Amino acid sequence: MKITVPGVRHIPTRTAAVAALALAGLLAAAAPAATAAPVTSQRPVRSAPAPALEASALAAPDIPLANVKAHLTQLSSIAAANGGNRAHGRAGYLASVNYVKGKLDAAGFTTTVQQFTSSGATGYNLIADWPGGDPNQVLMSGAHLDSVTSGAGMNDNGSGSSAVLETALAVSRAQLQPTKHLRFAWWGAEELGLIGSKYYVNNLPSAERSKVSGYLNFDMIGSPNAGYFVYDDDPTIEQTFKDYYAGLGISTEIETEGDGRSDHAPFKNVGIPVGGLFSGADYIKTAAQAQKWGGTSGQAFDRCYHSSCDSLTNINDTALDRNSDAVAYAVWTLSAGSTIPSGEVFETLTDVSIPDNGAAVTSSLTVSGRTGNAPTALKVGVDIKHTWRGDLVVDLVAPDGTAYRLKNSSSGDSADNVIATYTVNASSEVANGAWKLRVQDVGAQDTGYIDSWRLTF
Ligand code: DTR
Ligand code: CA
Ligand code: ZN
Ligand code: ZN
Repeated sequence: MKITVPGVRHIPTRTAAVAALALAGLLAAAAPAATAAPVTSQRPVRSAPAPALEASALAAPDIPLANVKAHLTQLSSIAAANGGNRAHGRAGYLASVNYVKGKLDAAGFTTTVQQFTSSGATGYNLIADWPGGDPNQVLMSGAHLDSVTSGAGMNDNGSGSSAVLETALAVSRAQLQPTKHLRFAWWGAEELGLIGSKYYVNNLPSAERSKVSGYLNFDMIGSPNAGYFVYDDDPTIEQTFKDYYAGLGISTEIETEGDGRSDHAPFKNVGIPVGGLFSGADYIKTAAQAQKWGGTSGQAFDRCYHSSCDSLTNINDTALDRNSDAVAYAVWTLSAGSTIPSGEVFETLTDVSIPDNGAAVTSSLTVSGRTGNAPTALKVGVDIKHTWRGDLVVDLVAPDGTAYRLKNSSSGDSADNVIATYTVNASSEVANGAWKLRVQDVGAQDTGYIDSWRLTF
């Protein structure tokens, strides 16, 4: 039954809409496509709860290469601003951690920075958990974030770090609710001997280790003279990657030089199923490989391996794009993802301008027809168009006036727009009532407006 609720736009429940897409694309022969509620672009009605999708019915998204390269560009700038590298114990590494962490925090992940010491310097692992999923079945994906001291480490391993980051952000954009719990990791001090990942595994209690159903590793996945190698460790994981590439008509090879040479090794050593992708380092591409993959035979897959020329130009976009999409395919497939069983979505599209360096403004959203309190994982989707988003402080204000900080100002964040989904434990708040998004611009110059925001119960 449709109820007219002033100020609230009807959302054709994401699940139903996606179900229609997925079923039409994947399961049309098996079942009539679900009919998504019509998009009533302006008529304000409240959406009704929709059935959750079967996990495997959802296709993994395409990972936009441009987004992955934007992360690489940021990492390159960080190296340039910090002595030319992002190595363990150097400022460039910690700056890399902070960049990745900022993106994940804004996207609703629960992040943890794990410190360790190696070669007299402090190292950092960044762990990001996506709320939800079976805590007893944890699917991990990871990449080492450190470079060698001689260069920026764009292929080794900005490529893997950026692909894993963008896949995590795609999970957030999709509001994925996999059967398994998703955990992502960016390792420190891999170049010193897998130090960060070893530290993580060694300090993971055995009861926690047994919950890790698999670890996917991505170290060098954009090599300029690319090969397409799949780790031959866990057969299910291996087959998942091979299936993906078969879909592209690309024949892969088993990664033979890698045992023990990257961050999957500590996981494998304690019996956790592992897998991953690799596009090649200093080994030489054969004529047969060049025949099937393109590129240049008689040359290394990555001539700039561990060299100062491992810069932004040392990336093969096609390989990086394919491998990034393969990361997402494996995460979606191996975690049996599904969209959030969208209860009800309340959204307002009313623009509210934000005065430059001035008083806070609010955008109000009336929730009604619900019973009891809001959930422990209330999703707050925010779309604020604003240059230099570091000026902005953003709060969710419950009907009783309780404020929940969603985003702090950060003078260094010069990127545009705040388009993110935050997860708030609002279980102490009555659901019905006037919720507000409060935004204040606390920095001079740069202006913008609240474009839209939504609450998903
Ligand atoms: N040790 C990795 C590069 C590397 C070399 N061979 C493999 C095989 C599989 C994964 C990674 C690698 C590094 O220098 O970071
Ligand atoms: Ca892509
Ligand atoms: Zn390396
Ligand atoms: Zn590496």
